[in-house]
Amino acid sequence: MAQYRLHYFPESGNSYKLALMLSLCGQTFEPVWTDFGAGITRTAEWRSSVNQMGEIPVLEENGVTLTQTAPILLRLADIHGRLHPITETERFEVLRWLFWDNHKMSSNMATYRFRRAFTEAPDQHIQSYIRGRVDDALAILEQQVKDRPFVIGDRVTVADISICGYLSFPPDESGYDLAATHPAIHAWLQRIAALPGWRPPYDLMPGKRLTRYG
Ligand SMILES: N[C@@H](CCC(=O)N[C@@H](CS)C(=O)NCC(=O)O)C(=O)O
Repeated sequence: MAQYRLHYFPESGNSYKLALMLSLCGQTFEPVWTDFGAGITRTAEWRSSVNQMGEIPVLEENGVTLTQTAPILLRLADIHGRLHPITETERFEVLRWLFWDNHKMSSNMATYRFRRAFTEAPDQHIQSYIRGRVDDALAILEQQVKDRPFVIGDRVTVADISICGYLSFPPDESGYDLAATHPAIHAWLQRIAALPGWRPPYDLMPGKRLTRYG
C-alpha cells in the first residue's frame, strides 16, 4: 500500500484535485500544511528541497516527490484503477480536457478567486479582465456537461476531478453562484459530490486559513 504525503494549503483548488482523487481511490494521506500565505513556496530553500517549480501541491508517494496535478491524477488513476481513461479515444479526450483545465479553467478561476477573496484591495481592472476569461471557460464547460453526465461522456474520469477543483469551494469566495447562473455545471458538480468517498475541500484539507478580505 502506497504511503502518501500531500503538501497543500486549504484554499488551494489544485491541492483539492489530489486530495479528492486520493479519497475517491480509498487512499489516505498525511496532510502537510504549507504556509503559502507567508510566501514559503517562493523561498530558494523550499524550491530546492520541495518543488523547483515553486508550486503547491506536491505529492510524496513512498518518499518520491511528484508535482503537476495532471500527470499525478493520471498516475493515481492507473495505479488504483479508478477514473482512468480506457480506450485510446478516451485517453486523448481526458488529456485534451486536462490541458484545457490547466490553461483556461483552473488557472483563471484560481487567480480571480485568490485576488477577490484573499488579497487586500485587488486592482478592479485586472479583476474584470480575468473575470471575462473565467466567464468564457465556464460557458465552454456549461455546454460540455449539458448533454452528458461527465466531461468525456458517461464515465467519470480524472478530467472531471481536475476541472471541478476550483468550482467546489464556497460560492462567496469566487463570487460565482453556479447554481443560479450555470445549471448544467451545478448538476455536474452534484453528480461528482455523490461519488463514494467524495468530501468537500475544507474537510479534506484542514488547517490555518489565509486572511479573508473580499
Ligand atoms: N499546473 C499546476 C498548477 C499549480 C499551481 O498553480 N499552484 C498554485 C497554488 S494552488 C501555486 O503554487 N501558485 C504559485 C505561483 O503561481 O507562483 C498543477 O496542476 O499542479
